[in-house]
Amino acid sequence: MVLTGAGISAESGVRTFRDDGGLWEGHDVNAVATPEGFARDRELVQRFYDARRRSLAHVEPNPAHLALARLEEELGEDLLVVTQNVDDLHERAGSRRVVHMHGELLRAACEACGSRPRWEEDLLPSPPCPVCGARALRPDVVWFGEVPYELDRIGRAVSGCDLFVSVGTSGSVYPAAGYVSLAASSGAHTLELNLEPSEGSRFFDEVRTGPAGRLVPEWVEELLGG
Ligand code: BV8
Repeated sequence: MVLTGAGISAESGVRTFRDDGGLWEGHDVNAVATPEGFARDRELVQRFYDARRRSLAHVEPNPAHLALARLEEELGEDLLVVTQNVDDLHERAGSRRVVHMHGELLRAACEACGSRPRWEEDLLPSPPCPVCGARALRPDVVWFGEVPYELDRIGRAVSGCDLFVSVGTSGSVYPAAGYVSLAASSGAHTLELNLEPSEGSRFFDEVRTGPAGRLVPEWVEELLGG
């Protein structure tokens, strides 16, 4: 199982959250990434995610995304990529077995009928839901205080994997930050690939520091016995 965070998309030009110039520098997390913030100011939140959705058109997958897609070609069902990212760069690199535990920018969620239609346009001004017609669409991302997606499937992969690899995440947000310990306690070998040691580095058997665009292709080459 490979768990990815914002760091894997940094070299593609997608801003991370906590690094210098990160998203949380310019925006109050509680205002833009909580249901309470959305209730207080829907327009502010929609504008924040509309801008991030539009920026996807100006970024491309990098060698780290491409290396994981290649690994899936070799391992098939024996590989699962679980990402905290809401961008679509894993899929654009060719990965198919990807779980977006925190949602996707290219999906909307209807607060009236619960449908989650694919969505590539802005959500401002409030367009009607393509399923029920209600003007109740929100970004399909998991905000703080909300339950992440596919926790059961992820839980099975974490406790059933032989190798748990974390790429480009600060290990500061749960439940994702707790998966390394769960994997280790289930007997998996655990490896961190990150620009710098994360908050959870001490829980990993092995930590390699450097840019994902170099570390991930090197690791995949090694794993495939190149
Ligand atoms: C929940 C989507 C209940 C939105 C996101 C236990 C203890 C304490 C608190 C909690 C706890 N359990 C729950 C909480 C509360 C909270 C939480 O964890 N708070 C934190 C702040 C303490 N968690 C929640 O609210 C979660 N929900 O718990 O529900 C529940 C749970 C389970 C079962 C039942 C009920 C929901 C959290 C999801 C919030 N949404 N994103 C959006 O995108 O706008 S979180 C967001 O931040 C990301 O998705 C990610 O998950 C998280 C951290 O971001 P990273 O991806 O790691 O990015 P960051 O910038 O932090 O770090 C980048 C890293 O990359 C750095 O280490 C850097 O060195 C590295 N890097 C940079 N460049 C490169 C690189 N590495 C390699 N190469 C490079 N080039």
